[in-house]
Amino acid sequence: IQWRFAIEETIGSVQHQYAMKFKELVEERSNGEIEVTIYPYGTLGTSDQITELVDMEVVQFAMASPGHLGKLIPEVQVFLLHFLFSDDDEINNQVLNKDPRLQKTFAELYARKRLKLLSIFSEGWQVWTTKDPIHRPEDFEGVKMRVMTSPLLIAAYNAYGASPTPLPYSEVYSALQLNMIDGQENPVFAIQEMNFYEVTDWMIFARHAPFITTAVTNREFFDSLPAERQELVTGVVADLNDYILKVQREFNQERLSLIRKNKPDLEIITELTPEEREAFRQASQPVRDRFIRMTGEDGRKLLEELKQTIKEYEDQQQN
Ligand code: 6CS
Repeated sequence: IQWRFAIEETIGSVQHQYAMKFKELVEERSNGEIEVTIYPYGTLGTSDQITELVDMEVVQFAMASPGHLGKLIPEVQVFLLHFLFSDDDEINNQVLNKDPRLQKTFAELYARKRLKLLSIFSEGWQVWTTKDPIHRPEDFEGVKMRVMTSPLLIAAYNAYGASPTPLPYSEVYSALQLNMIDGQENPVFAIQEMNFYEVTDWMIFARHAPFITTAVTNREFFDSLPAERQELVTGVVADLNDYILKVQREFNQERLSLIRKNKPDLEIITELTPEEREAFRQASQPVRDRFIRMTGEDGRKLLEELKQTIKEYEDQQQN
């Protein structure tokens, strides 16, 4: 039996590491009866096209990031809101992976689109790379920021006064090079492997949002599997949750050193002052209303629920 797994990132990425571990565990636990083939970004098309391929069951498994999936499932855009998550990515990991309420809410939303949600996880903090320094929202004035293709991201950067430009991942490098855009955001490992730092001069860690992704499978395919195969899949993805947190931390740390080494004159703002972050936090608040307008009463409840859950886990941590 052949299973196909498409990822939205290239070889050497966090998603690739996830898919490789998935392959290893599935092949091992099926005693070699199942063989998993991985399709890295570039072999099958953009994120949107990859999600369509899951729908058509051309591939059975894929990564579907809310940054692009928001066009299909508006509610996942809650994961794109700025200054919503904890500063502690361990807490965020628990909220995303271990909270049954959140899992259930999203499982239903995905199921309506014939997808089965397998896992939600962070690939690390979004980091801005730009041609000029950014310290406060005003610095974004007129800056053409590339964003992923979900509508909420346009609202998120409009709120700072930027000119957001949605583009697929594959077009970011050349758009920066040709000055069609002035900046972009991605986790460090992605900035390194896509070489975005080569065509920007500043790197700014605002810790405004984690980059969150989801692993999905075709629902009909999954439902048609015998119970033990379904358990095989859910068992493997459950085991991957802690693994991937470790991987993303390592990758983001190592690649930052590599970037520094490859481009010593890159200016890096490793952290904004509390006052600077506060100005962004405040400017980002109206975007929550936009999210609610896009998703209605269900979206409002979802946002409240997520805020509440993050708070609960943060309180637990302190006690
Ligand atoms: O910026 C993007 O579009 C992409 N970034 C990452 C880190 N993964 C997939 C996503 O499509």
